[in-house]
Amino acid sequence: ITINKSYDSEMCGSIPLHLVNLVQPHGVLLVLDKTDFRILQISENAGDLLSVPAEELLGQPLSAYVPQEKHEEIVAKIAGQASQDKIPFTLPFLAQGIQKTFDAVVLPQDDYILVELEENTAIETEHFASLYRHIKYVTTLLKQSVTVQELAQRFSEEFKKFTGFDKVLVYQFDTQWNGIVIGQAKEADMDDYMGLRFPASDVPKQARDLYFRNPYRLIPNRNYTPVRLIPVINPVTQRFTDLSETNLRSVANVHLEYLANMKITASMSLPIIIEDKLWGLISCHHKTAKYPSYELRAAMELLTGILSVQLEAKQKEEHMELRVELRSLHVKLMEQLYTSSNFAEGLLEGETTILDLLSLSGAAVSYEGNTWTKGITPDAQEIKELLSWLRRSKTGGMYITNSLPADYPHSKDYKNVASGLITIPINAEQGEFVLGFRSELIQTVNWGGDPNNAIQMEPDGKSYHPRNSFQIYKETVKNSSAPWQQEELIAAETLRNALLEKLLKERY
Ligand code: BLA
Repeated sequence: ITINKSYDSEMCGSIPLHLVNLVQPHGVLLVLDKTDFRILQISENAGDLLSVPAEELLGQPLSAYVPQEKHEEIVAKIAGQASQDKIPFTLPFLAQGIQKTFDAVVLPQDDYILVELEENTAIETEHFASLYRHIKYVTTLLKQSVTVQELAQRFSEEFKKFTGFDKVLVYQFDTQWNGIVIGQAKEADMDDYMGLRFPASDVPKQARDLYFRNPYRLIPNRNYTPVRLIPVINPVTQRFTDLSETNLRSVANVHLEYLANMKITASMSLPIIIEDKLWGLISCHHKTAKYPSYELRAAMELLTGILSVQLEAKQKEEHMELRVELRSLHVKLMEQLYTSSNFAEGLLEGETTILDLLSLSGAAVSYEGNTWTKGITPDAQEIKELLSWLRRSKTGGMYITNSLPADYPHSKDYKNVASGLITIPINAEQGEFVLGFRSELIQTVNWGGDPNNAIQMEPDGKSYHPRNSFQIYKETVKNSSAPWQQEELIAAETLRNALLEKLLKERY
């Protein structure tokens, strides 16, 4: 077994998901000619679902199987779908005197048209009304949540009730594309993933990218026999057909094993996209096979969209509150600065200090050959050495880290560990800085299974498997401080401008 953390970009990230030439068997995939809608390729399960063998359908226009009186309408729909966004329509399919209805989704490509057919599960008007009432109800409930956490938890609970899935998770990506479960609702006998972090390679980059092209990924039953498209090679492009946008696309083996290891049979995930970035996922699990209707999937899409908008608003609100608070601290600090005899005193002494503004454990000001300190800081000699390192290598604007020892190993030996550092250069070449320190915050990260074993390599060096345990694996993170928030960095920059302005006025 080899251990390595670069699976996301290297191994898992290079599995080609779209050129597999295989689909899941819960629908039929058709590749149509752009001009006359003749069937160029079709999945081999056509016989099962459409009651006409795949070979027989090849080369025929799709309309040959649509009742006469519907021809015009269906042809117009297929031709006109280009502008619409994957909205399914009902397709009547007539073979051997028997008519079946299918939900059809048209996915126009450059050189051909993809059509996905799934057996229609038409809903009653009454059902629709209840669906609508439910969506309204959930939306209202979500609005009452105060924090992001609360919103995520409430959503999980309501979404579980609404969809009937055994488990619903709200999963938020971190800056390294690991993900943390921030909301969970589940059947009692299922594993508890609340608060756990999962490594980036669990949802590798190309899988994440596909969420910008598809509103969900549905795997109704991991125990399926994949179905081939025939002919294997697309006759127009002379290549495998790109299945990126299809729902039916067959699932990567490593992920099917993953689902088995999680002891689930069905899975459906939907993206939470905020400001054009993949913020997180809704992940739904079911112990047995589960095949939600198109209508339910559409409603799930809608609710996830509503959640995304509310999360965005909630986050903005939280940032705004912090900004307002920092703004008022800044104003107080400025008053002090302009009334005190020297600027170090203005920053470090008095009712409000830079420690309050930037949530520091200690601070130092080095100016005109003197050094003043406040709170928990490294000792005089250590600060002197740190300043000369900064003067040599960190003169280009503010330097911010939440793990100083990673950049400057010497600092590991400080008596008062200063794991976080923010510098506000006054005159960096002269070694004049304001330094803000944050103490070490030893953190325990609870992983969903050991991330170092995310991939189990076989001795042949080629075959591999996902990890088979999602038991909590505790990692202790040392030598780092609490992270710096965007708003705090803005406050530091604002403070820096104000300081420079004041010092300029004094000098000239
Ligand atoms: C796909 N992995 C996925 C998907 C999810 C996860 C949600 C999308 C498909 C789906 O909805 O089932 C991961 N699901 C999670 C996580 C949780 C969850 C983290 O519920 C947390 C609770 N996977 C591995 C390794 C590799 C890998 C080692 O563990 C690579 C070598 C790959 N995962 C992988 C691939 C896909 C995937 C390739 C895409 C599968 C597909 O769409 O065909």
